[in-house]
Amino acid sequence: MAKDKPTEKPGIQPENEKTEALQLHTTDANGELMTTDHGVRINDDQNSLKAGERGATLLEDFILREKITHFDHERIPERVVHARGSGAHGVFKLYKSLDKVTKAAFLNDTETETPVFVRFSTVAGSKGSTDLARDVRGFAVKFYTQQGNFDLVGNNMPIFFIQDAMKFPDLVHAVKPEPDNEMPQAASAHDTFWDFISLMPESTHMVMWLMSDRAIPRSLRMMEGFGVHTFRFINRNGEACFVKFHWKPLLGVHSVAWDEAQNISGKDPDFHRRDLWEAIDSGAFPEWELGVQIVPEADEFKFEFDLLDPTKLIPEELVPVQRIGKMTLNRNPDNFFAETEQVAFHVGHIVPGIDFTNDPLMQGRLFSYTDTQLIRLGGPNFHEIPINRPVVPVHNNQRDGFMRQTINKGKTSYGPNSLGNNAPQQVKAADGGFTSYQERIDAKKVRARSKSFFDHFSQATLFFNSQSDPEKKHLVDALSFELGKVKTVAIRQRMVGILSLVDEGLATEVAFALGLKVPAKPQQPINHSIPADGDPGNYQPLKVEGKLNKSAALSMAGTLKDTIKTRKIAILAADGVDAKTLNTVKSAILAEGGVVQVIAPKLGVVVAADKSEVAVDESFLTAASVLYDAVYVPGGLKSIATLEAEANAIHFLNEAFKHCKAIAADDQAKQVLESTYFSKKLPKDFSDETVFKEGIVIGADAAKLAKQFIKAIAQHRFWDREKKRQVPA
Ligand code: HDD
Repeated sequence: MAKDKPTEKPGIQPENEKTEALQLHTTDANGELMTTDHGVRINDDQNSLKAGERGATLLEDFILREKITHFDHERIPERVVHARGSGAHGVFKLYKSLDKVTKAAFLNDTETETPVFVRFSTVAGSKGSTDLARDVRGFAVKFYTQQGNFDLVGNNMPIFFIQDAMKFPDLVHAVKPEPDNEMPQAASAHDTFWDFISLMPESTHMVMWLMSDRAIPRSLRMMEGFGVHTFRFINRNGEACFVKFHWKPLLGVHSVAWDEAQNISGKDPDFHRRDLWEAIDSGAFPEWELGVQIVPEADEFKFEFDLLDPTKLIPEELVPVQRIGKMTLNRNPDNFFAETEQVAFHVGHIVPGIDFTNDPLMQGRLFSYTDTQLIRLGGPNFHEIPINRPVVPVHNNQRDGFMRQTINKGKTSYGPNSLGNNAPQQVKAADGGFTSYQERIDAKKVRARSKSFFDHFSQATLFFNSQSDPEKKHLVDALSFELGKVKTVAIRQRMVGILSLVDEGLATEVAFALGLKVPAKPQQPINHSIPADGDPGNYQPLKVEGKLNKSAALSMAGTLKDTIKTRKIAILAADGVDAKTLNTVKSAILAEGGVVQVIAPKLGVVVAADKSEVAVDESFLTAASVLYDAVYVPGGLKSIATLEAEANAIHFLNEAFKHCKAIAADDQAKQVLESTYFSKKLPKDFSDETVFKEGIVIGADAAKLAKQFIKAIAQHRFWDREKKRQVPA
């Protein structure tokens, strides 16, 4: 793995070929005069034109009309799914050439830096919904390559709910707010979603991922990405192999607790968007390695599952992920609407060297993405919107349409032509012209599902088996929460039946929480995705015993835990704080790339015991422990006395404990911790070993404390604390 080192000086957001091209369309009003849209200088932008000071406004006021009309038309339809999103610019750099398997130039040349624009999103919620919804996260990357744009439109989960695009509108209708009352917003915890899921056994594997901690990431910068479908690579000789794409974050894969997620949704619904923006703004550029799993064409039928089935992953134990390059996000957009809102991704945007497979979900997507941009962005010229333009020239005979920007010269807009030198010319494959992979097809035209898609449970079980104990508990809790919100008991009962086919213990625990019983003999669910004339027997889901019992890569427990870079640490302080211990710990955290904020009873400064002033970042009114990764209470008798009597400070600590975060206190400040609910659970000793296990450190030597605290923060969470649910925060 590549060494995790900063690319640029903090605060500097580098340009690339694409961001430079965007400059042509970027404007800055700083120091400029105000004009109408047509360039006429405006003398009064405060008052409309009236018939007398107290008279009616005149229709001739073109300045007012223009301003109001533009305002009235500011909104465009939000994306039907993935409406809520955050974007960033960056670059992709290849580690090693893949020229043996693909002729895609950006995957051949290790010298090229390919500009990218990435948009992360939630799926179900509206544009203004909370970032912390339990949901799949979209992970869409547009590579502006020298052969045109390649879009990898993936998610943070490696599989999908359904096998055929035909079911996508049903899935989305089921998860979106219910149509009679438009509730609930950005949540799958309601009857229509689970009604659909309980009748669609093929969704079981994906639902396990959705109920796991992957659905509540700590940060967009700390989640994996997946291309989901099996794609094809094609090399210069026209030979093909199969490929799955992965993104591996260099900060590790981390989540928050569900109770915390719900609180964050209230305290800061922009939590992920802000986190991404601030990290890039401060120069802590998020990085992912691009990984590929390559399967030779000859091995297409070697697996227990079908490579074309998007509800299946290829376990990394069977086909290792090769890390082939790194993406660094190093520039925030200048304008949310122009860039993040108007960017148009499409699974069908591929370049020579990459091709599709017959995955029926992928095939349907190939239609949907252009179609949706036509309504969302208003016509066929959305490729001319600056963020969507490739960095290479565009020439063809497509013409006109709403909002056409390009001024095509000449008489001809057809080919062949003799009046315009037969331009633009077609390109030979050897010169980079795209040719489709010549897959052999000899089949009847049928509406059907391949039997090789019918095992709906073995990978759901593999996923469950691969989870650590805390992750399994979170799954039980999430399912109990979601199904607990379902009003129709029959739906809950059906889901318990489905879960019993994944894992008997899981079903039993969820059933207990729901006050239900697991059916004595697990019933094979009916596959409702059958044609009207189909024989249900032919469509029966299969329970296949998978050969692999566990796959370490499916759990987040073994993720990278060696850095506190960009973690947010709260220091609780009041007047009289010991500035020396505070500053020692603060400096040590900053030196490791952490972010520190001082939280006090009021804004301004706290006057330390030595009369120095410490700037306050947030007051207890505006801060909340759910917005931080760890908390430290420095010494100073007066400060400690104030904090001990400050209910918000105690609540802050209780919550941090409940959410399994690292907590540190100066020896003097121990009494503040003793006022918390977890005072009885404070460890007896503070050896490295205990700190590493329990995540709590108390000590008089600030330098030593800082070292241990940093090690604890890097662990991210101490989930074992959840075994004793005794903190009422
Ligand atoms: Fe999709 C958006 C990812 C299946 C139809 N999808 C969209 C976005 C992502 C994905 C990340 C947001 C792009 C952005 O930020 O602008 N979608 C996926 C993945 C899928 C998937 C990983 C399964 C493997 N999608 C899927 C199917 C269909 C669609 C089966 C339709 C048949 N998706 C759309 C869409 C959207 C979209 C309606 C809404 C906005 C947009 O395209 O631009 O066309």
